[in-house]
Amino acid sequence: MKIVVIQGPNLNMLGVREQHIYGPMKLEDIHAQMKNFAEQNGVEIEFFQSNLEGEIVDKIQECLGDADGIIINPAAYSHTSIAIRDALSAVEIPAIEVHLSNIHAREDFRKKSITAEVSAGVIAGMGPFGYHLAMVGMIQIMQEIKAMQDAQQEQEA
Ligand code: CA2
Repeated sequence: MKIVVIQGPNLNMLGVREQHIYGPMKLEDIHAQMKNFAEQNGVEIEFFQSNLEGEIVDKIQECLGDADGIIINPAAYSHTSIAIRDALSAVEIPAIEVHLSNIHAREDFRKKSITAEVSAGVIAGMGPFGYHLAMVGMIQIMQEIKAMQDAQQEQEA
């Protein structure tokens, strides 16, 4: 089972600027923790960050036939990108959207996520721990899907 983690624009600046909003942890520290947890659970994991909308769309498309789950923080594109939403919808791979901050407690323009509408679940406001929660949720979802597929195969045999 494989999870692809996709990080959107400016998240490469985590721990470098605006620590009062997003905290002191760097993106690579968050990824190191996720990698540890993935290894403990026998799950393959890949990380990708881009500041470019088209590159994020390409990465989501590349997940087809490669990933069983997507954990994504589309960052500001959550509020604007129909292209990322369409890509997530098209690949039909379960996705969990993570926001470090509680987008519902911030400016009005952050309160709506159009990408969250096509995600299996959303975690917001839990800081870096949100990525851990997303992994727990995604492992559960992937196991449920695998159990369903195994049962179906057994019925067909
Ligand atoms: O809370 C989140 O995770 C967000 O996705 C973060 C985005 C923001 O546009 C969303 O509304 C909510 C911004 C990511 C920018 O991250 C920075 C980190 C450090 C310094 C500057 C930006």
